[in-house]
Amino acid sequence: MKLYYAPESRAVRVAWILEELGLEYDVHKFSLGERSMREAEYLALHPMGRVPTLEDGDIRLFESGAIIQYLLAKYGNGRLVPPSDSSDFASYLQWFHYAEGMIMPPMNTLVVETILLPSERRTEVNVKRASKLLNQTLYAVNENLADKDYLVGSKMTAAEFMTGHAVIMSQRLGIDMDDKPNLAEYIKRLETRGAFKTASNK
Ligand SMILES: N[C@@H](CCC(=O)N[C@@H](CS)C(=O)NCC(=O)O)C(=O)O
Repeated sequence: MKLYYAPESRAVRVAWILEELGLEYDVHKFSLGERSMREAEYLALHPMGRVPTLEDGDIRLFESGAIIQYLLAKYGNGRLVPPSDSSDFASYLQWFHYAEGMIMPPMNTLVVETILLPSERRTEVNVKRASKLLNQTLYAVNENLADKDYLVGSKMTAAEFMTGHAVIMSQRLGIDMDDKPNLAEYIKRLETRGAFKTASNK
């Protein structure tokens, strides 16, 4: 397998599950914003020139959530997913999709407005609105973690690769976790996993 990867990106989600499942893979490493991500050779693999992309034999796949679901279905042997007839399954799906559906849209705006745009094109009102919304999405995760160590219960699931990673990225972007103590603990729990550390340092 080959993973198109950049540090501090959603590609870490895929490296993380590959590490947790103990799968072998090669890495093509980009830096975010690198010009070759938008050149024809890579655009043939990912039409938006983004990461992650995974190649597995003849299969080529982009979208971090789809890649994770593919890896679970093909190589997971039931690991990291609650059984579909268990009461946890619905909650698992919800928190798996919450990352791209709710957390990442305001985070994307914040990245654009505080990092990518030149200062004269940044808009304070957009920053305020995106920060408020991002915080709201995170309060909901904080609340959910009031009585458990992981999003769905006492055991880690693949929802951590998505929403757990999005929570970690929020903190790295400067979102204050003092008013979200369950998230602060959760982040430590995830960041100390060997598989997460290896995935983050490709
Ligand atoms: N929904 C996509 C988002 C992919 C995406 O936007 N990746 C970002 C990194 S986190 C990227 O490649 N940005 C580089 C760029 O826009 O040039 C996924 O989950 O895979």
